[in-house]
Amino acid sequence: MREILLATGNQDKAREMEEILSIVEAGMEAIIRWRRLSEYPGIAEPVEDGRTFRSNAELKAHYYARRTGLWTIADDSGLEVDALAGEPGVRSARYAGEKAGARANNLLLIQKLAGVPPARRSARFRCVVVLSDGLRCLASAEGTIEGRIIDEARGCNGFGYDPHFWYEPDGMTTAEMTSPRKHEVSHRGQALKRLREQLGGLLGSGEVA
Ligand code: ITT
Repeated sequence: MREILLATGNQDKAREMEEILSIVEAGMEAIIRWRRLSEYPGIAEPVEDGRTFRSNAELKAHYYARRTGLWTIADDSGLEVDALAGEPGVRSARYAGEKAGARANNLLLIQKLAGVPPARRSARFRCVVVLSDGLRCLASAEGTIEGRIIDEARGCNGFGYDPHFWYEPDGMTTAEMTSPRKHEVSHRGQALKRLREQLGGLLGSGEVA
């Protein structure tokens, strides 16, 4: 049995990670036990000072793996808006300030896009997930979902910027989608499904004890 920590302090993200991984379990329930960060209280959050999603995901995965001794998966993700030169990017969680919540972040985003026409509001969510044993990056994967930012908040599902992220193929925001549908098309869904395939190989090969 391999215990693997899902290292995020964001409860919405933790829920999504668990839901996605349970969808792609496919017979591996017997060999993996998922652990949550809430089971390891007292570990201070690392400073996320990387300039890319990948460097922050690596930083978080190594940090928590070293402190818990567990294989650890970290997710670094965020929104890139073309008309804002890729902002908020790696600063998505704290766009409107260190302690800012989704409401303040969304408000700032919509303010910054004032006067930008719909055709120039293209954006994407990006997610990088990394699996670390504390020394090495054992596996990593990425996912993206393309959309457009709308002024009006629509939908109550999801979290963060979801109410303003319009997904054209479904004609709705990612906050209006059901969770299973969001996981089918989302940046996090894609990244975790890809990581899971590599994990199957790692655990099956016996290369990594
Ligand atoms: P951890 O570092 O502890 O995992 P965090 O929330 O600080 O938690 P990030 O630094 O990766 O995580 O920031 C991710 C932010 O990007 C998140 O807080 C949202 O604002 C935004 N975001 C990421 N995925 C999203 C999604 O699926 N829907 C809406 N917003 C999302």
